[in-house]
Amino acid sequence: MKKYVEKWMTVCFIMALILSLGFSPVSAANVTSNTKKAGCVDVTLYEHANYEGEWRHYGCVDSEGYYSLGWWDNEVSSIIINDFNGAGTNCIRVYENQHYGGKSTVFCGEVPYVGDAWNDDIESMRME
Ligand SMILES: [Ca+2]
Ligand SMILES: [Ca+2]
Repeated sequence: MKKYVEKWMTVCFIMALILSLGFSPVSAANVTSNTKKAGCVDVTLYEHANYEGEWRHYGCVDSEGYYSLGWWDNEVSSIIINDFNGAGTNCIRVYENQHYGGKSTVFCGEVPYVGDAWNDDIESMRME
């Protein structure tokens, strides 16, 4: 009988070990880092087409991005995106609403005009 109990104790211990490894904070952190892309892009937003009017520079837009452009919401008409930080991309995804809401599209590199569908409509952005 004692041997039987010891066997069960061993099985329970191994099960607990497997479960604790499977749900450890380390594996959760790995999942998070897989969804967040490394690096960031250099973005300049312009009030008017052809890089005219007021402008605002964002030196490091990462994959978590900017949930709001603040005063710049619904103002942007042209964009320049550079891979100055070694991210391996020069693209951003922009959204029509704050907090990455509504429709979205991707712009890359030099964009002298965002187009009628997006002019004065962008409110949030993140690296693509
Ligand atoms: Ca504008
Ligand atoms: Ca908008």
